[in-house]
Amino acid sequence: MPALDPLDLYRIADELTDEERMIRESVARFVDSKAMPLIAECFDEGRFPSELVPEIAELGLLGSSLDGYGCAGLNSVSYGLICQELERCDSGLRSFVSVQSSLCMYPIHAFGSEAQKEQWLPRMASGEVIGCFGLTEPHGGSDPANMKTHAKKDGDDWILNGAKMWITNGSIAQIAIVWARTDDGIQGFIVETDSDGFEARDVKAKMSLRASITSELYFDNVRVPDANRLPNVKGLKGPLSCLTQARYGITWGPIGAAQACLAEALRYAEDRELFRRPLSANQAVQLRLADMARRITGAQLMSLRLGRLKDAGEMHPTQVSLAKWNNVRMALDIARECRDLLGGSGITLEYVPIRHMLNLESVITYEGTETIHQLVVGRELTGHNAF
Ligand code: TGC
Ligand code: FAD
Repeated sequence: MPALDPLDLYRIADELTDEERMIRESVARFVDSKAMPLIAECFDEGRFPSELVPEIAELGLLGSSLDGYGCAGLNSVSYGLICQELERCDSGLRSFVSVQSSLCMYPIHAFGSEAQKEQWLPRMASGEVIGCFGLTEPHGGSDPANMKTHAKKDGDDWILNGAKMWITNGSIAQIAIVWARTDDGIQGFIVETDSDGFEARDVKAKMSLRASITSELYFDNVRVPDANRLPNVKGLKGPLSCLTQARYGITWGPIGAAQACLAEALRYAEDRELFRRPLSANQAVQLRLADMARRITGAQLMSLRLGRLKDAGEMHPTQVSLAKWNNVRMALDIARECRDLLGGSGITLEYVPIRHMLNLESVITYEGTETIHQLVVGRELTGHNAF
């Protein structure tokens, strides 16, 4: 029998269509040639690699699963593979694409007017317009139903007041999708970030997602025309539907991060000689490496099945919660294990595990913390809402 690929023991690649394989390979080439050489330095400097955005857009990775309006119209498995390959480089790069695609372009596509779609989507697909998504507020992100940001009708406009916290892409965005309380329930607004009264301030001294921008947003009597309100959704299901899209992509992303860590650990453990034999010849080390491969394989099967369900229009949000919880936990544990297997070298940015480990501390918190997803699954099993 031919040797197996250590990063794909169950030959998931064989389950992909030719088009899905081609997409994965072209994103992998971009990642290896353009993104990998920059990323450790960007992380060290706390800088988002904005120079990569034009090529990310040219490859069709922004709003890739949307139809029309300059978007590539790919299937969900392809979107997942894009997330996986980008996060093999860095969670920050995948975050940029998740936010633009699933949290900003998706709500305009799903809930926007025809004029809004024509105005924004082609320019967002080409990377000319960057979006951010404002749901979380400073007093507690897990419970968005308790939001304080509000919009009040004033003639043909709305007056927006409040604050959002931990907003990816906040200070580089031209538009913010802002969810606010109104007399008619929670509604979404496309807020142009050059509006009077809008301010974005970056969060400094982050130890995680350092190659990504995270900001606070402030709205001080920001005037938003009614034409910028998303007309086709009301209530929390608007933002939660966007989260389902993004969380789906996030189930794939950490597989890439874990693969990058395992690949590094395999190389290192083979090259490192201790007690007159390669580190990888020790039972205790093989047990740890085998366990990583087991968990990566489980995560790959889960995401692929989820993607096929999504493409069939049958994906349930609880299934997304289960996979987000499982796959991020898997990658975080593997990144920490690999960091340890590299000994002292593991604490430097010369090797990938510590960067992935630090990034995954954000990934396990954002888009619903691990506990939130466990409680979603618990609610499904028992029928009791324990939030
Ligand atoms: P609940 O009563 O369960 O539902 C309210 C309405 O929403 C509908 N719904 C969903 N729709 C689509 N997808 C889902 N996943 C949905 N979950 C619920 C539901 O059917 C209902 O609709 P209707 O018509 O009956 O009104 O709401 P709840 O208040 O009990 O929510 C529970 C909970 C805790 C699950 C929810 O609040 C939650 O998910 N909290 C976590 C918040 C969160 O994940 N925030 C993420 C912010 S964005 C972010 O982190 C971006 S990081 C980006 C990056 O850099 O990659
Ligand atoms: P809290 O909600 O205050 O939770 C604190 C702790 O309490 C957690 O451990 C949580 O699991 C636990 N907890 C909460 N409720 C319960 C319960 N009922 N039972 C038991 N335990 C519970 N948000 C956006 O809107 N847009 C973005 O672009 C965005 N980007 C982000 C980027 C980064 C780098 C980070 C770190 C966050 C980002 N977020 C964004 C916010 C993210 O979604 C929130 O951080 C997350 O939802 C958790 O909210 P919180 O930080 O307020 O924690």
